[in-house]
Amino acid sequence: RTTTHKTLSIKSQSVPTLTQDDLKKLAADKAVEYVKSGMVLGLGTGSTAAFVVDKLGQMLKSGKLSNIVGIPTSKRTDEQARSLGIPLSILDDHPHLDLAIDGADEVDPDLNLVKGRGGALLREKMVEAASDSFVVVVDDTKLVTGLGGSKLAMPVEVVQFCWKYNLVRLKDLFKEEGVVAKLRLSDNGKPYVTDNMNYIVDLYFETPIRDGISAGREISKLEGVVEHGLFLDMATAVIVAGKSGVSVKNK
Ligand code: ABF
Repeated sequence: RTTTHKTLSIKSQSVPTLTQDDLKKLAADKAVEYVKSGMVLGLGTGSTAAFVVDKLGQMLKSGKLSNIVGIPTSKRTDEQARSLGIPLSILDDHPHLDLAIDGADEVDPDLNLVKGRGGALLREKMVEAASDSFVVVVDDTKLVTGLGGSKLAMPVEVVQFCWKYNLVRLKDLFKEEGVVAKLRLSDNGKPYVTDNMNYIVDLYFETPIRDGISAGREISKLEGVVEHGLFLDMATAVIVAGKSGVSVKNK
């Protein structure tokens, strides 16, 4: 599939003193420009998405925004949004969203994504797939030439039952990419448990995934795999903040 997208440069002055958090905030500031009163909004998870949620809370408080309904993608985001007074609902009651805004772990040149290092991939994918538009907010460290190329984890959520069996099957699927598969652990050394009470197997690739579509398809075929972190052809726009400014890549 070939994708053409326009890159709109918002600002281009050099801003070398900005921290990574500053960049995330800049991306979040740009993303909330897409939000209109009355929208049903998917609320992402992770540190960049948290800046978006903060901003939405401020906009509601100041009266710049009204009548929105947020659909959180994790318990963490649910708590944050509640603390800011953002009205919330769930997909069962609002199966059609206007806009979702979320972070990502990797963004390739066609705006395909790896997501889920924060552990919320299943709810993120359900909510973002149900949305008319999906705007991604990242700093420029997330840009890759091929998915899996950051050498950081590509997560797969699996049921707890016989997780080792699935870890081995996932490893077998990506032999050619020289994959290392690891069960994700929490800080206490115990397996990390998702909001949906599942485990996560993190895949680390030696070389980028050659064909994301077929990789996603093969992973999903494994019984006991709940969801994977490849978000292909889902983003409608990616807002990238870097030291040289904020740019918007559109599908
Ligand atoms: C969520 O948060 C996840 O899909 C992704 O794993 C993570 C990115 O977090 P951060 O913005 O903190 O880098 O969007």
